[in-house]
This record gives sequence, structure tokens and C-alpha cells, in this order.
Amino acid sequence: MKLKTIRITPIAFKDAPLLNAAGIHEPYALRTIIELESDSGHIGLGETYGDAPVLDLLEVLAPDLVGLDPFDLNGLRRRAQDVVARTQTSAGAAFTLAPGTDPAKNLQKLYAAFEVAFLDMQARYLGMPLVDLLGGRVRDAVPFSAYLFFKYARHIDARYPDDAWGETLTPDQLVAQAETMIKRHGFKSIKLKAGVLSPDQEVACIRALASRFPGVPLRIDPNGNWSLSTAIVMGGQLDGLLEYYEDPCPTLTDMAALHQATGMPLATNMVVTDLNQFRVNTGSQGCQIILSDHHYWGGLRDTQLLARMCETFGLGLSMHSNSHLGISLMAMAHVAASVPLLSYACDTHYPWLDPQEEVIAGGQLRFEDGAIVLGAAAGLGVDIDQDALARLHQQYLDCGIRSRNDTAQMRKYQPDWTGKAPRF
Ligand code: GKR
Ligand code: MG
Repeated sequence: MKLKTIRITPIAFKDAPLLNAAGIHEPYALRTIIELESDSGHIGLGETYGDAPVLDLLEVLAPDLVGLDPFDLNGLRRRAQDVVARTQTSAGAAFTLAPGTDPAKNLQKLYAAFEVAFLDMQARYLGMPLVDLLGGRVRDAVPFSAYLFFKYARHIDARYPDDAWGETLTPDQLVAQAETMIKRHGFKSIKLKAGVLSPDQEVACIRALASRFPGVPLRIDPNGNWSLSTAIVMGGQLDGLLEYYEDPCPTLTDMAALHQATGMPLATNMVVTDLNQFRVNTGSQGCQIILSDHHYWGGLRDTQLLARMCETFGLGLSMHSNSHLGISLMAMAHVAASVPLLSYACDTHYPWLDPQEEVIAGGQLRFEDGAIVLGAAAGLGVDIDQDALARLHQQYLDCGIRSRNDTAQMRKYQPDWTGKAPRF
């Protein structure tokens, strides 16, 4: 089997005005959809970042892959390495909360984007679900957590109607958001994206969630927006309420000091994002739980490698997410189903997706009791709705956004906004 055609399509989908440490989400989030077809008529699908630096790399690599055997992952890696070595991307300054804009991860992102599509094609060719190609399922149902955000009711500059979630800036509004999300999808654990309001207000929100949802595992993620001293004080107030404390401080050194001071389990998707940082972390014992993300950890097989490394070094494993559509959700679910260690529900932004903005045939995927249940369909188990793809591509052409920048977007609301962390 040889690769015959490769189609790279940047898309933009409507996104809610979600607040985070860096600023606020723009009205459109970007993704790239990858479609492969082989000379035998098999297809392979992938989804990754849509930021300009990644898109540039994907477009340069694509022609080099025509004629390659989709089972030749070493061939893919060599070609990806060549492209990264010889290409100047259009990267500006990296925006820390969006791994799609970080040039240091170019090789992992580029390889991962195609690796998923290659593996999808392999599995479709063999007539098996992707999880089985990855070594077999250790679970059929992959649990995800309710991912809560503080948010404004509307974008400052969107030309489309407000989302149905309304404003979330108080404990009562946050509890209402959690109730809706859990009722809709059945999630059994809750994550709060923090680093937005004052730490005291955010701790009050966790308390409100704990009293409304007794026994439900809770996490808070201030995205490095709390200084070490703030994180220690807030840790004292949060101790006993959290299953883990995610990225309160911006550096590994601070995370290590925080763990030493509080003994709390710390999770990260910010200070351990590759194997070199993993090595440093094992020396400093800064973070006890690593949040994997195949989009920048180098694909599905390297995510399995990360899981083995976590097992070897006695660390826990969970999963990070950025704004994404159903192809990514299924890739996350297939790899999560193949990893024995995964001991926590995965993150996903998927509940924030407007159902009209999905690119896969049949529309938005459903969570059953908070989980994605893997079936018997070959590969990732999803197909593209070509009309939706064309519409979302047109939206990309029209929206004018080419790299995610929540800090610049926040300046439209607050002109003196710096997004500099830690703010508290
Ligand atoms: O989408 O606002 C967001 C998140 O803050 C995202 O950018 C982070 O990468 O979800 C992420 C996280 O867990 O840090
Ligand atoms: Mg995080």
C-alpha cells in the first residue's frame, strides 16, 4: 500500500469567550484536518493545530509523503525531521497556553499529526479499531472530566449570536455550569480552569463545587498564574478537596518547592512537556502526575511510551486538551483506552463545541456516562462530512485569525492587559 493523495485543510470553528490566565479565547479556534488516501483506496484521518507555524510545516511535508508506505513510521519520522531542519516557519512569539504556537515542539507536532492519520489508515486497512492496533484495549470506555471555565456572556467582536452558556464569574454561576455539563454528558469528575479571578474567589468556587458535588473528584488549573507563596497558601485551603493540583506555579522549581511544602499531588501540562523535562522532573520530584497530549508529545505511540515512563518512575498519568473536534477526541480516546496506567479522567474541551461546528459525519460525538465508548469500527471510527469541512474551511478564510493569541484578544477588553504570569 502506498500513499496516493494527502489533503491538508485549515479550518476555524466558533469558540466561546472562555477566560484563562493568558486572556480570553478568540471567537474562532483553529484546527487542521488531514486526509490521506492510499493507492488501495483506504483513507486515514488526522486533526491537529491550525496555527500558522504548524500549518506551514504540514504543507511542506505533505508532498514528501506521497508514495510512502503508511506502515513506514520511521520513514515518516525521517521526512518530518528533514522538514523541521530545513524550514523557517512563520512562528512569532510562542503563546504559552497554546502548544500549537510553540516552535520548540515542531517535530513532535508535525510527526504526531501525520502519525495519527498513518495509524488510522493502517487500522482501516487491517479492518480493526485503532486501539487494537495500539496493542489492545485495557478499557472500552474512556472517562473524561467536566472542564469548567470562567467566561463572559459574549465576545467583544463576534459577528455571530451568543452561546447558550451565558456568563460564569461567580460560584453560583460556576455550579450551574457544572450542573448543565454533567447533566448533559454524565461526567464523574470536574476540572476548573483557574488563574482568572483572585485566588480567594477561585478557592470559594472549588468549595461551592465540593459542597454541590460531594465525593466527585475535583481539580483546579491556574496555568502558572499563582506565585509560589500564593500557591502554598491556597494549597492549605484546598488540601483535602482536590484529587490533584494542576500547574498552580509557572516553573518546575516552584512546583517542586510547592510539593515539598504541601505534600499535595501536583499535575502538569506546562513544565513537563517532553522527555528532557521529564528527566529533570524525576530529579526534582516537582510533579507527580503528567498530563499527556499526543498532539505535542509526538503521537499515539510516544504517548504510550510516556505512559511506560510514568509507570517506571512511579508517576501518575492523565490527559490535557486544547479546543478540538471529533477526530482528535477519538485519537485521544483510542490511545487512552490502550494505556493501562491512565488513572484519571481525561480533559477535553469538547463540551464547549457548538454542535453545528463539528467536521465529522453524523455530527457531534456522544459521551455515555461521561465516557467515550469505543466500538468495533475500523481505525478511529469516524469519517469526514465534506460539506462541513468546506464550510469550516471557508470560515477559516473569512475569520482572519492565523495563530491563537488569547492575550491580544484580551487587550480588546482591557487595553493594559499584559497576560504576564504569575499575576497573583
Ligand atoms: O483553552 O484556555 C484554554 C486552556 O487554558 C488551554 O489553553 C490549556 O492549554 O487546557 C489547557 C491546560 O490544561 O492548561
Ligand atoms: Mg493544564
